[in-house]
This record gives sequence, structure tokens and C-alpha cells, in this order.
Amino acid sequence: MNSPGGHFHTPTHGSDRISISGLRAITIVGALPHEREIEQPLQIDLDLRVDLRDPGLTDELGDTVHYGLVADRVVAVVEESKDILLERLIARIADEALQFDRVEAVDVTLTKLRPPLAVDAVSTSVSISRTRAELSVPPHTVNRAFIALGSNLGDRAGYLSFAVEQLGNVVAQSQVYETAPVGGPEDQGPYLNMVVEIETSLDPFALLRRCQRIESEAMRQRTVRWGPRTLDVDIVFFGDVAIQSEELTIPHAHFAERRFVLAPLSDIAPDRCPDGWDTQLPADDIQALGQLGD
Ligand code: A4P
Ligand code: MG
Repeated sequence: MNSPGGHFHTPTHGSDRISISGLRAITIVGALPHEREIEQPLQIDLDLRVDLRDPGLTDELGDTVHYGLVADRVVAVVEESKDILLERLIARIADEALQFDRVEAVDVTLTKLRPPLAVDAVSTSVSISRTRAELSVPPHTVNRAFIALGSNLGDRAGYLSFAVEQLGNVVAQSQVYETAPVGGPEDQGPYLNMVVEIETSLDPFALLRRCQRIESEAMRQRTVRWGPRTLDVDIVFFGDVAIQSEELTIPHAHFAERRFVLAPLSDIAPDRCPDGWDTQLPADDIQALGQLGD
């Protein structure tokens, strides 16, 4: 996972998709006189391209596309329409599906279940594939966030690796630093600290929940063996967002006073460190150990 300078890129999620098959709706569609007067049954089949890595980790509906809502919206669009051509209606359906934040592309098939043909046929259909770019729906937002990791109990490097793996979409990682504890009880051992940069489509509060879930997962593994504190996962920056709320402060309230955050941060984002931090902060006991896993 390491590379010079700590930067590397993860591959994209390729073929992840959510499918809705055999959705039915009744509406006015078609060019023939009787089709303008009598509603007819249509079937809609949708393939939504969605990055399923986040919900695969979190098990949270908020991290994926709620296909029930997509189905409801699509049926509503069809029922409200009075288009002449299936081609027009299918474009609307694709557009509606792409309004959902995490849908990056969509394949749609729209079928007339009772086609008005003089010959015998089961159905007629049209199919299209559309991406956000093609429909000029704004691209779904991907943000860069910096996460500070710390561990001072048990298999410290193992806990850092666990956090890196669980965060997913890591685009840069600092060196690991061994640091003397700042604050807290006297008798605690040295920390391992590092900072990682991730790409995420989560909002800041969902990302906080992700961080807390990773902490408690490490805690769960630890309670048996190590006692109370193994892994701290804090959000330092989230894009250029500033948040001050009861549960979340971004940028992290104390990052600018902490060498154990700034030293690793300066490895991957020196521009994010306050000017002169290196000379102005007390020379805490801190030592670079190289990249995680080296
Ligand atoms: N919270 C608010 N803003 C954030 C944010 N940006 N990121 C809230 C993450 N959490 C945020 O955190 C307490 C609450 O902060 C959370 O419920 C969240 O809603 P916590 O992790 O449950 O408790 P904590 O870790 O004891 O508190 P905190 O403030 O995270 O502790 P610190 O300040 O991180 O200190 N010395 C060295 N050398 N290296 C270390 O890593 N770490 C600490 C922990 C002390 N000394 C250390 C180190
Ligand atoms: Mg914390």
C-alpha cells in the first residue's frame, strides 16, 4: 500500500450496481389515437451504478441508494407523463434516477407490455444508458478528508492498519510516528500516530459515525485482551468545511496545538499546517518510524 511520498490511488468501484426489475406502471404513452385515450401497462427495468463499498462496510442505508425511493419516483414520473414516444419517457426516467446522489450512471429498459401492432408480438421496448455527465446532473460530490489516527495500547500498528483498511478510499498516508503521550494519565505508554487522506462521498456527520464505528470495532476486539483504549479516529479536515456543533467540530479543535497530528499531516499536506508550527510548538518527544507496514 505504500509508495514514495505516501501517495497512491485506489481503483474505482467498476461494476457495482443495484437493479430494479419488472417495475410496472400504467400511463398514457404512444402516437396512435387510442393510445392517447387509454392508459397502457409499461414495465421498467433499471440498473443503477452505485459505489457499494461504503455500505458494504457500514451496513447503513444512508450510505447507499434507497431503491424503494427510486422505484417510487420512477413510477410517479411514468404515471404523470403523457409522452408520445417511449424514447422521451425513458429519458425522463433516466434523469429521475440520476437525481439520487449516489447514482453515477443508469441503464434503463422501458417495455410496452401491450404493443399496438398488427402482427403478434409479446412486447416492444427501448433501452438507454446515461451517466451524470450526459444528463448534466451535477456530479455527485466526493470530498477529501484528513483523518488522524492514534493508538497506545496493544498491537498499535495493527490497530492503525485496521483503521486504514476500514476507512477505505485512502489516497495518501503519512509516516507512522511514535509520540510521547500528551495529557491523560501519567502511566500510559507512547502512542503511534499517523494521518491519512481519504476520498469520501459521506457527509461529515456520516463520516464521524464511520470513525466511531471503527473505534468501537477496535474496542470490541480489544476489550478481551487489552483494556480501555486502543484506537482514536478523529476528523482533522473535511474539504474546506467548517463545522461547530455539539457532536462535531471541523477542523478538529486541537489539531493546531498537537505535534502528534501536525508532524504526520505535514508529510501529506504541508499546506494544511499553520505557518511556523514546527518551530513554535514545544519540541515534544516524537520520532518518525517510516510508512505503515515497512
Ligand atoms: N468530536 C468533535 N469533533 C470531532 C472530530 N473532528 N473528529 C467529538 C472526531 N470526533 C470529534 O471523542 C470525543 C467526542 O469528540 C466524540 O464523541 C465526537 O462526537 P472520543 O474519541 O470519544 O474521546 P477522546 O478520544 O478521549 O477525546 P478526544 O478529544 O478525541 O481526545 P483527543 O483530544 O484526541 O486526545 N498523545 C499523543 N502523543 N497521541 C495521541 O494520539 N491522543 C489523545 C486523545 C491524548 N494524547 C495523545 C493522543
Ligand atoms: Mg477522538
